[in-house]
Amino acid sequence: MIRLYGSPHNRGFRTYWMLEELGLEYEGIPKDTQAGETRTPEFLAINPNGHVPTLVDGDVVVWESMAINLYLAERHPGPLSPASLAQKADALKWSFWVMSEVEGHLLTYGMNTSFLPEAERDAAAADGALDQLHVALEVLDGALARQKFLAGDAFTVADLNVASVLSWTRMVGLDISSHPNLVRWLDGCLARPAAQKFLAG
Ligand SMILES: N[C@@H](CCC(=O)N[C@@H](CS)C(=O)NCC(=O)O)C(=O)O
Repeated sequence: MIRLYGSPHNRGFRTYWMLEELGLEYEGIPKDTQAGETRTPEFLAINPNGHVPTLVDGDVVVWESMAINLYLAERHPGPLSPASLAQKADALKWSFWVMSEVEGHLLTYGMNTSFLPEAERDAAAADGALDQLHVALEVLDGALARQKFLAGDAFTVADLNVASVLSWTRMVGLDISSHPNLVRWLDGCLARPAAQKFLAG
């Protein structure tokens, strides 16, 4: 059986959502990162970075949330899998894009507006991240003005990967209303029952 290390309440959400979409049987193994459970010799033997999520599927070990989902989409062909090489290129493109152009800025914004103690927050860093975020999100909004989904004409792993990172906009209270196509698409993605299983409540 597939084993997924990590909890659905951090970056693990992305991969739990994917497993639920695929209807796969899996064992979720939460790790208390604060208590050092991702730094034990046993866990480091599976993922030497000491990070979750980490997926073990028989002899195959995959870390990096986007890679886990792209692997699962290929391993279990179905509606979430890109249907052509061009669609696979789109799924890869948007997955790399969201990690390199968006995730870090969201984290910087969230840390410096909400998560750090007030005295440690850097308003300039938050403003800089916000500017970068709006530039990137305008690119996504433009794409979603022309197409309903990111790879092909239905919801796929490309949408799931990007929407799961953008779910942080809600967590950090980022106003994205100036990107209406993105808002419509993100609301639709996050309303899916497999995502709601972890987001609701
Ligand atoms: N780029 C990695 C980042 C993984 C990562 O940093 N995970 C955090 C949890 S959200 C973690 O494992 N933190 C605990 C630790 O580093 O010990 C991914 O997307 O999977």
